[in-house]
Amino acid sequence: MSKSKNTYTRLLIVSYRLPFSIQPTDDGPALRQNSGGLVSAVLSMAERMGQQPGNTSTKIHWVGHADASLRAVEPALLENESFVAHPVFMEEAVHKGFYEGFSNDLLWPLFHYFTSYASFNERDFSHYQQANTRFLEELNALIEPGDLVWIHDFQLMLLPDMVRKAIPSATIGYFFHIPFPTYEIIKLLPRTWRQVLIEGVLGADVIGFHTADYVQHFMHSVSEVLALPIIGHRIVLADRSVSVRHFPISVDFTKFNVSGQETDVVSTRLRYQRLLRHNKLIFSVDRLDYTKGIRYRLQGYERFLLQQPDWHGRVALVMTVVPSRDKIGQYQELKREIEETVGRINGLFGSIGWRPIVYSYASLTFTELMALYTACDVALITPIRDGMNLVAKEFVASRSDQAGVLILSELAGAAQELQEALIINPTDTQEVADAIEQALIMPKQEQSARMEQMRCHIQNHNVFRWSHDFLNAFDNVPGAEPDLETN
Ligand code: GDG
Repeated sequence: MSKSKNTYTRLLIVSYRLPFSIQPTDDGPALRQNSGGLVSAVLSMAERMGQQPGNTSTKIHWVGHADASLRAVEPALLENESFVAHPVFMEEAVHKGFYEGFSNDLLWPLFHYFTSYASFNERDFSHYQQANTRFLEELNALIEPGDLVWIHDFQLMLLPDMVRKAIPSATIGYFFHIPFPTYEIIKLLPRTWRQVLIEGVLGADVIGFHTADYVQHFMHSVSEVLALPIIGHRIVLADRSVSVRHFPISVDFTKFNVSGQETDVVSTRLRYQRLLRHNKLIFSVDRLDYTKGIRYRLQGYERFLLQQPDWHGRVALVMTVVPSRDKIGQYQELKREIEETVGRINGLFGSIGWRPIVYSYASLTFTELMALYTACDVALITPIRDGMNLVAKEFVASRSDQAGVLILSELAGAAQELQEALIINPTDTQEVADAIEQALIMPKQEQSARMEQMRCHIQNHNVFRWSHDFLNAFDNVPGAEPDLETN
């Protein structure tokens, strides 16, 4: 027995963080959603579900840990025209062990292959279990027959199985936003932890990853840890099977494609171009994170400056690092090291009229981000590991002028799709230095040919396609009988 598409009446999204806050408006305080890719993608799903006959309830329910502004507000305020927010609260100590501990101090470094940064702490694991249980309690009170529950990311690996046990007939999707590493990494986890984590996600009917490699790594771990049979893309359990596929996340192509012409973006771009006149611009933006390869980026740029004195005074690296997790020791140390290196490079090569690196540790507004995407000559993206990397796709989607060059690490999921970028290995600083030079002298015609291919790919594989493909993967959700068909 299969559930067929279009039978879902409500969409319940579950993610670690609720993408909402309460903000003042002319009519008093109201629930506002942020403008992230996931929010746009699920909004488009809501519109699609709303077009189906007989579907009366098209608001999306979103369960997640709450921003402080959502505490102690009237339930009526937790709703707007598109969403109903369901905040999950938990004790401070549980939250700390779950989020800062098990999620950010163990799973994040381990799954990005930073094994020496991983901290194995039994109390954190217990808090991770308790926090996932808190999410279950919220969901339990909410789920109705016909709902599709879509759980996101590594903070909630136990939740699919918890929901399955509580509501065996539930339809559950799970999407993993970070890399899924090889079994050799998973093997570092204590036996019981790796078993419980993998069993946890197998509670879902459909599991999605960004790339085919992550799918393969997951399948290998499933067979090593649980010795379950795998037929094609399906894992066979006693009473059902689980479909595991890759669905590369993407961006709202049209939004990025047109925003470069908005008046405030145009004026901000002109302001930047005036301030940095005479310079070719290399741009980078990422959250402060050791996975993003900021140290190697600076080494590659320094090597380029050492080897190419002709470029002195004619190029600037505009590098924005967005504050993130800066209560954690490794992140504080990374920030200190970045700032020292930037100071050293500027001191070594700069002059009164020229700063080789224009650095800021701050968040950009969307207008500033768009102005930089469209003002720069080169985007330099050098993660050591990255599940996908949306900045690469946003930069390409923004370049309606078909100009600009993307330098992209082969260790970002996005490199699997954006083959016309200059693909580099960030640890090879000579390769980075050479790619910078190649990008700066690349003829317009070649820039445009490469951009056109990548833009065409992103236009066709945008974030709406990502969410629709994921939703369509439920077409053959198995019921009583395992569905052993292979594709
Ligand atoms: C995880 C995975 C995967 C960044 N700085 C500013 C700003 N941003 C926006 C970008 C982009 C997003 O944040 C960053 O997305 P990434 O994909 O690059 O990285 P993570 O945050 O690590 O996300 C990653 C992603 O999940 C999705 O599955 O691709 O691999 O690690 O949208 O535009 N936005 C604004 N100001 C900033 O300063 N407005």
